[in-house]
Amino acid sequence: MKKMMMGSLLSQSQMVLTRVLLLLLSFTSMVRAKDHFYDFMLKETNFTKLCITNSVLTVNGSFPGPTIHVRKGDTAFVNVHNQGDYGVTIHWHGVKQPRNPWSDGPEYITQCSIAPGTNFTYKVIFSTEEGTLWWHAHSDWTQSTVHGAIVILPAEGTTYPFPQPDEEQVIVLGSWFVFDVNKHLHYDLSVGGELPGAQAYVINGQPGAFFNCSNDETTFRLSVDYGKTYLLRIINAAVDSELFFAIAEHNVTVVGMDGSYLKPISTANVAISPGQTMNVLLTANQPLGHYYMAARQFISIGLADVENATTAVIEYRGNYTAPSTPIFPSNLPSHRDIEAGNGFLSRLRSLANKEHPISVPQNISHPMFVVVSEKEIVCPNRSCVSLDGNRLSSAMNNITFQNPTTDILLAYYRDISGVYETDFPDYPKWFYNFTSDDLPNNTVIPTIGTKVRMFNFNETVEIVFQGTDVLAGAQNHPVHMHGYSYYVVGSGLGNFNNETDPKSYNLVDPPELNTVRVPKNGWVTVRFTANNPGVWLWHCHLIRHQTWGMKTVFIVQNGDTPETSILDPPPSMPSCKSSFVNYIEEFKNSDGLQLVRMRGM
Ligand SMILES: [Cu+2]
Repeated sequence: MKKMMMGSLLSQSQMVLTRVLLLLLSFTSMVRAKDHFYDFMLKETNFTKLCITNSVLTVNGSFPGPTIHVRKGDTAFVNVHNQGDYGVTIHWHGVKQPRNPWSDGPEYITQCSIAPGTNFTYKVIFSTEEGTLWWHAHSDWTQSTVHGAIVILPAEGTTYPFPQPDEEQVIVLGSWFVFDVNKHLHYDLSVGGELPGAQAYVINGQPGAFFNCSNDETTFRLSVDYGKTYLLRIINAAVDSELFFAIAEHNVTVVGMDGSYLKPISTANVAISPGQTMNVLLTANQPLGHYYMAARQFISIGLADVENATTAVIEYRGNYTAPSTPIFPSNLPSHRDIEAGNGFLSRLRSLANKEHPISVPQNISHPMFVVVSEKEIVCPNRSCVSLDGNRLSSAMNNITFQNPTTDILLAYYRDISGVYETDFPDYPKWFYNFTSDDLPNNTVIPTIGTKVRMFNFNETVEIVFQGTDVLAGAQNHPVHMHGYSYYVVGSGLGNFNNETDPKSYNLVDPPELNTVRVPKNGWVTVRFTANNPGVWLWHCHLIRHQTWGMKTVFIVQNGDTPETSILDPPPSMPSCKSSFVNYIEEFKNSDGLQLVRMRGM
């Protein structure tokens, strides 16, 4: 009897143990999200490109910087150690960071910069994103060399919505400056002139075959096997340029952008705005050989910064006589091919199916109409170097955004007054013929201020962005939103017509992006639900326009519950003293030229 009881007790406890184990197993397979840990060492690193050696800030000594690998829904903790000479912040471009603006990164908006000799750990919270995103510095123009890819694989147990590619390759398109870009930037800002232009574009850090001192070492190469399919994760990390990209003799199939999937689009080339990412499938189905993949600046105004195409090489493996030079893509559009560049947007459709549903707001509670323009700020005694002795600037709804000295997130969270104003307008003060090529002078001068727009939690927002020809400055403006992606429901040329144009909206399967170009002398409409509380920057991703003030901030207020409110701040945020500006000084050289240098150098 006693023995029997013992036996049944044992088997009972064994059963309990088994149940606990099973429960634990099912729990861990349900909660698939993982934490990842990275250390980013920011330091000056020498590179020689175009025959010129330049010291630039990098992460872990590499350009582009390291790739972050996660799965959908994971969290990455990135400890940024600043071993450089000036303050820096990092932004996780396209990561929505639900309720966590503390780790979003833009200087003066959600934090101040990480001072030299200190560190700060970003908590990067992934949620709905799946595909490719990227990270970059978000202070001064440091992002020109401080950037890298973020690869977000499908969650454990799920797959791509297309056949599994045989291999994957990150393709980072970047800008290269042969001088210290931040020093030039601050000099140019001090005199009010044009801002620095790049000397080359690069593919995975290399300019390719057509630049000064080009050789075998200056080209990125991708070896492929005939018959295999490759997923290329293309990122436009160039600071100030839209780019065309094409591969000689090969079409590609675009299957995703900005961390969302798209219905597949077969195309001979793509135009990619700075800030955007594209996932494309390349099938190696051409005769064994060497083929250039090439990028070229896509300009909608003025002259190209860089005339030459930037190249990398696709090399088929196998037994054949290698050609003396790879085949160049005849399918790469020329610099000014606006049709090739802007026509692509209308072909984008999200999957909008059961596995990848969309939620486009159908009724709008908060409509906005935002005019994006070039501007001029009057300098005392015409003391600046631009038109009429004035200073170049840019604006949204005639407001040129001025950076505060304390970050807006802290001011909002701690209720500190005097840092920002809440009167960024929903509509421009005046409606005029925005796209006329003969606009009056009174469209030129902006109001300067730190003006933000407040939203209630869960408002449904529509923004029509309207381009203008103010100062004969009509051009594409790729506008980027932090903390969200939005549905691009429509786009067109000319002035937006609020009677006829909404009839063309796609509310069924519009693409979900975080960066979209407002076409030259045209408009684009985006929609989103304001369900991520926080302080979120909006800006043109052409860095010169952003620097000139084409940006604003949306503050989405908390909902009624803790789950719909901003997370508590991390134990300590960087203090507001260490921006690049504080590390430079102006001086005159022996020829009397006004120059800038790092303090103490
Ligand atoms: Cu712009």
